[in-house]
Amino acid sequence: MPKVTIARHILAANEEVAAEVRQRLAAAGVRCINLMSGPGAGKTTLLERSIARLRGRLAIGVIEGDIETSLDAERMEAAGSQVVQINTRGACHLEAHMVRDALEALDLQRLDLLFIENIGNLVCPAAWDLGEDLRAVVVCTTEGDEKPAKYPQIFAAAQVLLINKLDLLPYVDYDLERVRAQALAVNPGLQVFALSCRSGEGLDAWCDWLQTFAVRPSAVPAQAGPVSQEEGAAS
Ligand SMILES: Nc1nc2c(ncn2[C@@H]2O[C@H](COP(=O)(O)OP(=O)(O)O)[C@@H](O)[C@H]2O)c(=O)[nH]1
Ligand SMILES: [Mg+2]
Ligand SMILES: [Zn+2]
Repeated sequence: MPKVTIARHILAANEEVAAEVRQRLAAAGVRCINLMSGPGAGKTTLLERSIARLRGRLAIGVIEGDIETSLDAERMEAAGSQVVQINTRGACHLEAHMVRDALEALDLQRLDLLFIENIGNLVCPAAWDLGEDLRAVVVCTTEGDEKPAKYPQIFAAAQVLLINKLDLLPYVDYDLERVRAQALAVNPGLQVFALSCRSGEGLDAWCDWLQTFAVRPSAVPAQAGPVSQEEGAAS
């Protein structure tokens, strides 16, 4: 059997579990965002800042995906949110069955919004539907301004792009407009937020958007469905 066919079977099985996760979350009235980026772009910091700003407005839970350690889950717990840590022990992306198992440890009735922090990787997380309602990709000003051109699949599979670490722009060669243009060339429907988790710039706009997404789903732009199985191979 050719390798690509095997990859499609694995992804098809994943789609079934993802549908189950999506159904369970919808039944509990919980909206879900799959947060993806390369290592260190600022996913966990963004979650800390968002949870702090939205305290009293939205109950946010987090599923933390990391290859090893519970460091990020400890940061989420300190931020005051319900959190479950998944350690993949080497695997470079999360899969839907890991999310399904993690849901058992969360009180969904007490949540409005669930974030899944994916493994730091701009490649294969794009191919794995986790049962989320929306995918957001984070890039940052220290990682080079050609990422959407070099890793188009993950930008094509997302609905939201966050460009983080604006505070460092004076110290790096990073053309914000170039990144925005590359990303929109790959995916014209992307909603783009530029922000700094350190200075707080742009965080209000992001948090207002999040609140609308969580409580008035119909008020945010239509989302693309999960990526098709042909778009990425399992790895
Ligand atoms: N200067 C600056 N540093 C940031 C910003 N956001 C995150 N960081 C730092 O970037 C590093 C990686 O952040 P982290 O949230 O752990 O990234 P993750 O691997 O994507 O979860 C940490 O040292 C953060 O303090 C920002 O807006 N500006
Ligand atoms: Mg992290
Ligand atoms: Zn992977």
